[in-house]
Amino acid sequence: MKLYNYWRSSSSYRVRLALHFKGVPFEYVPVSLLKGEQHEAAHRGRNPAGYVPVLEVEESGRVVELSQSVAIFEYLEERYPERPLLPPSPAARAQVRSIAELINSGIQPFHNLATMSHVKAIGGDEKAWARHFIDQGLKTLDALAERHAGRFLFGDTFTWADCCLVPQLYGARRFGGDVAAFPRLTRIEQASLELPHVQAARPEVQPDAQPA
Ligand SMILES: N[C@@H](CCC(=O)N[C@@H](CS)C(=O)NCC(=O)O)C(=O)O
Repeated sequence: MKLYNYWRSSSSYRVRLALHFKGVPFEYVPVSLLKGEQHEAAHRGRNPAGYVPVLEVEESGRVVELSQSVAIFEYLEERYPERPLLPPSPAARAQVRSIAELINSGIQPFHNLATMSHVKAIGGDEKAWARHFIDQGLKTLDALAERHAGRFLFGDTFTWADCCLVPQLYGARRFGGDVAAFPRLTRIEQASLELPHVQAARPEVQPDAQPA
């Protein structure tokens, strides 16, 4: 199994968290977003969208490329059910999926590189744009944490919600979001960072990480 990814990409970080949580070995293949390697033909061949992460897996002797972190979560959940990242009840599973989607489709796309570059290209203030959506999104996440959190974002076990929250807070800090205003969320982040699989997935310890 190969993970084409970038150390600072929050969607890549999500998938690393799921892989390390489940103890699935994988080869780390860096794709530098800084150098524009996501647009090269080799990477577009893996994912025509030109985004990371891409997980390359083998199924029935065939190599298959999977993109979109939440679709990859689904694949890993079905393929490696022994250490689940979703709760048992159908309603709770839907609630965890909903939190993951809030981050995946409601926050991260607004501070994605391609989005911010385009906002800048058409004369907008891309940093103010990103901060607006990050702060709105964190407010919603905080309200959900008030309802659902235990030790982690949904109850007392680590789930997809945490696989998305921890990278989202990392990304929010990069783009100037007011993370300190959400102590409920940073407490969950701290609890997550105590876990060995979270430490292993952190951007700073990846092979392509650059010094601050
Ligand atoms: N929803 C997708 C998002 C993928 C995505 O936005 N990837 C970003 C990095 S986090 C990317 O590759 N951006 C490259 C670019 O904008 O050029 C997922 O969950 O995998």
